[in-house]
Amino acid sequence: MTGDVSDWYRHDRMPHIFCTGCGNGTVINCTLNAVNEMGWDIDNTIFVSGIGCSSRSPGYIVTDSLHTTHGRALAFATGVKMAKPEFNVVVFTGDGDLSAIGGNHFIHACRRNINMTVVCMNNMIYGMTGGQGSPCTPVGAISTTTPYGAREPVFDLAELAVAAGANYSARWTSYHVKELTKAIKTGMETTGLSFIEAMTQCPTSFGRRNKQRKVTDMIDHMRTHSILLSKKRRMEESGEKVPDDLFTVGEFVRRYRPALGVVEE
Ligand SMILES: Cc1ncc(C[n+]2csc(CCOP(=O)(O)OP(=O)(O)O)c2C)c(N)n1
Ligand code: SF4
Repeated sequence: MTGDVSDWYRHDRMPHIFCTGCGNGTVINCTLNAVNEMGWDIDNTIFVSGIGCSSRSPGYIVTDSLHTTHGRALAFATGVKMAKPEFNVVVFTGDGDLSAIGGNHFIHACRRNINMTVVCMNNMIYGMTGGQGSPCTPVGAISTTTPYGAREPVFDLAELAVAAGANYSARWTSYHVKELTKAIKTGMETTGLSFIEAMTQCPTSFGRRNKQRKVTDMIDHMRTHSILLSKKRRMEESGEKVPDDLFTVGEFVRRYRPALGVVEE
């Protein structure tokens, strides 16, 4: 039997700092719905984050939490999990936090396959500091550090988690709220490191520079430019060309390799 998801919110911290139309609130809501469906106990659940708009999320949640230094959320979360394996540990991170300064922690947390859930809000930009490019800024996208369009290839975070050893990896968007909630819950049910990438809209730092000024433009873009992984694989097998501007969503891996930080029965 699950309680009310609003029990998980720290109501005295509202209103939140997110800009109007930011996708982060949707991802927090999906995560808390998944936590609530898991029937987890508030006193045994810990949220950890680094630095960034997305990393402010634990501040709105009623459990104990750690708001740590930029890129280090997974290192702190590893310490919590190893010291207190009976606790449910959930990490909120941004694409910059996770894949730039925290890149090494990310691959090694996946390699160690630590029993925790990592939710990355990938808005394809450094949101909090005004819109610098991140390792997830799409080729051609305008940011303050790529005024003529980004040229570097992007990290595919969900694929990176698979290659590095995580037991669960999935990607959805803030448009796909049901699928995203289900993926986060499945990740929580899967022992080992669960990585869920949530593509989100950042109208302030990304959208207004990239011809997606309206929030609805950004959400519509995620709806029309996402392709199910299974469909993409079918198209590739049949030799059909997959358009370059599509990104994959769905479950990338679910497996049962040995994990660290598991409570011995
Ligand atoms: C060591 C260090 N480097 C840089 C910063 C500045 N900084 C704070 S937030 C941030 C970007 C965060 O981007 P991302 O992780 O993508 O999160 P978002 O704000 O987009 O949710 C940066 C560079 C910092 N606080 N500490
Ligand atoms: S800058 Fe972007 S990510 Fe940060 S709160 Fe505003 S919309 Fe959200």
